[in-house]
Amino acid sequence: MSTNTVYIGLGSNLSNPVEQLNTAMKSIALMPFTQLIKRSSFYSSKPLGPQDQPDFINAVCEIETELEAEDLLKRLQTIELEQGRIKKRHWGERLIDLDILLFGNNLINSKDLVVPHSQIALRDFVLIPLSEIAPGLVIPNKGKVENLISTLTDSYLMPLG
Ligand code: ROI
Repeated sequence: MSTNTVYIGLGSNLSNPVEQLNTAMKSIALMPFTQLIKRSSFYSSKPLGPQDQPDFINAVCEIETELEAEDLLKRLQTIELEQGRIKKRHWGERLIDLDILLFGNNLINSKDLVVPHSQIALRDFVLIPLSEIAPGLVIPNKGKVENLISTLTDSYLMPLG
C-alpha cells in the first residue's frame, strides 16, 4: 500500500469557526490509515464572495495517509455532514468546508475531485498557511507556493493572535 502526503484546507465562518476547525482536525486525526503530521496556525480571512457574511477562519493541515483519494474525499464529506454542513448560498456562509488541496504529486481530474484544487493558486487563505507548514512546497503544474504568494495582488489574512 502506498502512503501519500496530503494537504487539506479547512474553512468556517459560522457557529464558532475556531471550534469547528478544531473539531474537524480531531476527526481527521482519527481517520484510519492516516496520521495528522502538521497543522497551520488559524487565520482570519475576509470572505471571498459576498461581503455581507462573517470573516472566515482558515487553516491547512498535512496528513500522511494510505487511503485512496476518492476514499479520503468521502471521509472528509462525512466529517462535514457530521458537523452539520450548512451552505446558505453560492459562495456564502459555511459551517465547515474541507478541501483536498494536494494529494502527493498526483493530478486528479474526476467528476467529484480536482487535485491540485482548481483555485489553489489564487487563494491567500490557502497559500499562506501552506507556506507556513510546508515552505518550498511545489504545487504540481503551478510552481512554488512562495512564488504564487508573490503574485497575489492583495491579502487580508491575519493570524489569530
Ligand atoms: N472565503 C474565505 N476567506 N475563506 C474560505 O474558506 C472561503 N470558502 C468559500 C468561499 C465562500 C468561496 N469563500 C471563502 O467556499
